[in-house]
Amino acid sequence: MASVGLGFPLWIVTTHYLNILFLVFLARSGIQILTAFPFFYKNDHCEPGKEIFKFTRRKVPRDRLTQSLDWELDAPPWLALPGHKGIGIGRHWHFLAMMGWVLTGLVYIVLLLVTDQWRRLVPTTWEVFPQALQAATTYLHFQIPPPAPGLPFNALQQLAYFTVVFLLAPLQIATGAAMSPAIMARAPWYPSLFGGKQVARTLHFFGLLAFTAFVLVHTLMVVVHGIPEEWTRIVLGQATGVNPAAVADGLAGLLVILIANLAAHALAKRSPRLAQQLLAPPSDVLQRELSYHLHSRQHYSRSDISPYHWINGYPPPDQDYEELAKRQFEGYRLLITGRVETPLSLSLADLRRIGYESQIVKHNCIQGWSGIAEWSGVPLAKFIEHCHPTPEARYVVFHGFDDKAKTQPETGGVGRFYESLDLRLAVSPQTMLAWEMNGEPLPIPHGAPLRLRVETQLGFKMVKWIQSIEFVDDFRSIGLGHGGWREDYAMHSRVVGI
Ligand SMILES: Nc1nc2c(c(=O)[nH]1)N[C@H]1C(S)=C(S)[C@@H](COP(=O)(O)O)O[C@H]1N2
Ligand SMILES: [Mo]
Repeated sequence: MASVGLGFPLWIVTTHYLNILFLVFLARSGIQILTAFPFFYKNDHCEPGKEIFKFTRRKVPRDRLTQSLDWELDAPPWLALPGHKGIGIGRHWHFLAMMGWVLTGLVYIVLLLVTDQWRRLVPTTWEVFPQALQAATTYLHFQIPPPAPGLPFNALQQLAYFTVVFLLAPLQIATGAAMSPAIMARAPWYPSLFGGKQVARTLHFFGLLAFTAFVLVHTLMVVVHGIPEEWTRIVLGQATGVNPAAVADGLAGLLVILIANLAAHALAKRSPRLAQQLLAPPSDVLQRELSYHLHSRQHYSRSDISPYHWINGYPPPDQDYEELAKRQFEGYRLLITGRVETPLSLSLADLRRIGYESQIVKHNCIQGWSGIAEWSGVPLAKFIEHCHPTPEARYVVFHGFDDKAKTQPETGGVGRFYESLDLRLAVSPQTMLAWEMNGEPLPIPHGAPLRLRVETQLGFKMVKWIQSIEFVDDFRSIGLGHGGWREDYAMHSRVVGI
C-alpha cells in the first residue's frame, strides 16, 4: 500500500469515477422529479400562495378546481432525465442511481476506514481551520497554496472533501428517506426531524445545489492546479507528471458517461415501456420491503388538518355519475366481482355496517405535494373478510368511474382509472374505503362517494370515485396489464413506498 501523501490506490480512482457517473444520473433525474411539482413549501400543507419559492410564474387559482398534474413543467431534456413530463422514468433512474451511489459510497467508506486513507480525508488537528483560511487567502491572491503536511492537497480541500463525504452525502440520503410515504407512515416523527416532508424536500434540493457547486469548484481547482498533471493523477492515482495515455483514459471515461446519458434518453424516447421494465425492478424490491413491512401508524390531531388539500384527477364528467351525484349518491351500489364466493353489490349503508374507523393522516402525491386530512370509512381488511375472496385471489383491483380519455386526454391514455393492490398490502392497518373527509361526506373532487386510502403508498394508488372492486389472481389482463392506470400510462412502479 502506498503511503499517505503519495498516490491514490486503484479503489479510490474507481469509486471516484463511479461517483461521477451516479451523481450525474442522480442530479438529472432529480431535476426531473422536482419539476413535476415546481413549488417549495415550509410546511406539509402545501397551500398555494404560501410557497417559499417556485419555478413557475403562473399563480394557482383558489376559486376554481385545479389538479396538481396541470402544474407539472415540461422539463428540458438537456437538463432533466429523461426530460419533458417524464417523472415515471425519472424516478426509476433516480432510485437505480441512488442504489449504485450508496453502494459505491459504502465500499468507499469501508475501504477508507480499513486502510490508512481516512487520514487524508479526516482532519486530525484543529490546525486545519487556520490552515484552510490561509489556503483560501492564497487562492484569493490567485496563487496556489502548498499541500498540507503529509497530504496531497491543502487544508481547505481536505475540509471540503470531508464535508461532502461525511455531511452532505448522508444528509442527502436522510432527506430523501424523509419523503417516503412508507417511512413517514410508520414513523411520522422522522420527517419532523427536518421540519416536515416539505422542508426535507427543500433541503434535498439545496443538497443538489451544494453538490453542483462543489463539483464546479472542484473541477475548477483541478484546472487551476494544473491540467493535465492533475488529470493524470485522477486517472492513475499517481503524481507522475503528464501521462498522455492516462489523460486519454480519463477523457474516454467522461465520454462513457455522456454516452450513457444519451442512451438513457434514447431508451426513454423509443420505448418508455422497456425503460420501465428494465430500470424499475431493483428499486421495486426495496419499495416492496418498505411497503409490506412498515405499517402506517399515523395519528395527527384535528388541528393538524390542512386548510387546503390539493387534488389530482378530475371528476368523472359522465351523465350516470352526475345523476348519482345529484341524488347525493343515494342509489350508489359498489359492485364486487372476480375471485369471490359470490359477487356482491353493496350500498354505503351496507359498508357502514361492516365497519367504521377514522384516521388523520398525511397524503403524499408522487409529484411531491402533501396534505393532512381526516378520512373515515371501513377498514379494507374487514371489507375483504366480508367479501369472502376465494383462495386464488391475490390482488384487489379498484375501478374508478372516471374515463381518463375524457379527464386526462393529453396523455393519450384510455379507459377508466384503476389500480391494484397485493392482498398483503390491502389488509395493512389504516388502509380503508373512505366515504367521509374531515367529518363531512367525501367532496366530489376527492372521490365521492367512495375512495381508497393506503397510507404507506403514494397518492395515485388511492383510487377515487370507486365504481367496482375486483378480486383477481393476475392483473395482466386488465388495462395494459401493468397493474394500474398510472403504471400503464405514466410508467410508474406498481408498489410505491418511496
Ligand atoms: N379515479 C381516480 N382516482 C385517483 C386519481 C385519478 O386520476 N382518478 N388520481 C390519483 C392521484 S395521482 C392522487 S395524488 C390522489 C389525489 O387524491 P385527492 O385528489 O383526493 O387529493 O388520487 C388518486 N386517485
Ligand atoms: Mo398523485
